[in-house]
Amino acid sequence: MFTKELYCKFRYLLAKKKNFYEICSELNLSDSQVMLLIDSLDDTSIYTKLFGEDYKRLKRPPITEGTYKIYSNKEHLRLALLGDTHLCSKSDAVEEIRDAYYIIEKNQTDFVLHCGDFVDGLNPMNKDHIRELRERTYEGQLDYSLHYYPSYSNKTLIVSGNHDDYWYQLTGKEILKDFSERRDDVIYLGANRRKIAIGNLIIDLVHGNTLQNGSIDFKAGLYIRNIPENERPNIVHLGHMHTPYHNDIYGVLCVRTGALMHLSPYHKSKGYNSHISFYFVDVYFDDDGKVKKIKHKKESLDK
Ligand SMILES: [Mn+2]
Repeated sequence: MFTKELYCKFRYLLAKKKNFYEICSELNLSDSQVMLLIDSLDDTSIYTKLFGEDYKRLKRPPITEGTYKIYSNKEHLRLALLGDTHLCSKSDAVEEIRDAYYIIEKNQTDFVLHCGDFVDGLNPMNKDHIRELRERTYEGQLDYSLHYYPSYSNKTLIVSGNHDDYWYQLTGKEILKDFSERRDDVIYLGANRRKIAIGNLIIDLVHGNTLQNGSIDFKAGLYIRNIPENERPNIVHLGHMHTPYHNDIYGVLCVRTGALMHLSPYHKSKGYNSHISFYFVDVYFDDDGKVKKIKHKKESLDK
């Protein structure tokens, strides 16, 4: 996934004893992308060099392999695609999330897909993050989410994002696992990514922080090109960039959902915009249960 050149540059900066933040900036990558690059080298001495003995805290939760299968013989399925709710950030948008679920219920939606960054977490590498939080503890964020995340008459399927995974790095616990055990309407499918089959419809639900930098279109195109043709899904649902985008790439509907949150000082400093929105996706099947047609529509909740 990363180029040879990038690995060489990384090794060079490491040899020059640059610190983690200098490396991020010189490689023009986010902290989570540099963490991923380090993970991919499978050499724990790099963590020790960069973070001292604390490196164990920075491990990522394991990825759940295999397809999550749901039986369906429906001729028409309606999905709602959303993500990046960042609950417990002072910039979270609890009202808009409630509005979104109200619209979702009213439109008789079969499933909601959430692509992660459910909570804002606590970034162990950013000392200013704590000031942007309504709740600063694991229990606090769990209770807040249980209280404010809307209940839904069908199921919300969710993977974690890098912000949820901060809790794994700090406590070894997956907050979405604890959340879904207390909520019958939420199914946690694992960290970062999961393949879902609903009847013959295949969806890749991916947070997106593990994909390389570049323009939005480049990332989606690269992601899909890297999947062997016979394994390509019908839909890829990404988040992470907080910018809504959709495109048909080699016959795959690629939807990147915007954030369901207001613009935080951190995201503002990164040049992000606020696009409070989600997508409806309608899937039509033929008599053999094969996918016939997929339509999508963006719902904007910006006030
Ligand atoms: Mn996010």
